[in-house]
Amino acid sequence: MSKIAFKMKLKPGAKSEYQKRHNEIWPELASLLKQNGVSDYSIFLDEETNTLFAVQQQEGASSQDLGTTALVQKWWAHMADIMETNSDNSPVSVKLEQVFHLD
Ligand code: RM4
Repeated sequence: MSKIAFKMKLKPGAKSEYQKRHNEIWPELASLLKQNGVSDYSIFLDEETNTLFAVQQQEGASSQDLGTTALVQKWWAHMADIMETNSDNSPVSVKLEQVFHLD
């Protein structure tokens, strides 16, 4: 089990819609993430820069690795109108390096 973090970008003014969609996350997506070892998954927003910071525990695949599945690709397409994405609708994701941890 390891903790990873990455950042993504939200389009300006999309905070409430982003929160709404995640409050209504598809149960099948939540199940897929958990079944693939993703847990304790939080996403934070820096409103000043519209940067999303995701932190999660992973055992094997990360949430972003699951972009190979049709379900995550469908979710990404669903979210593409309010996020900065690559040409395949995947969110532009930049892995972050852990520089401190306190147990
Ligand atoms: C994010 C992004 C991630 C996904 C979570 C649930 O906005 O799409 O890839 O794992 O939602």
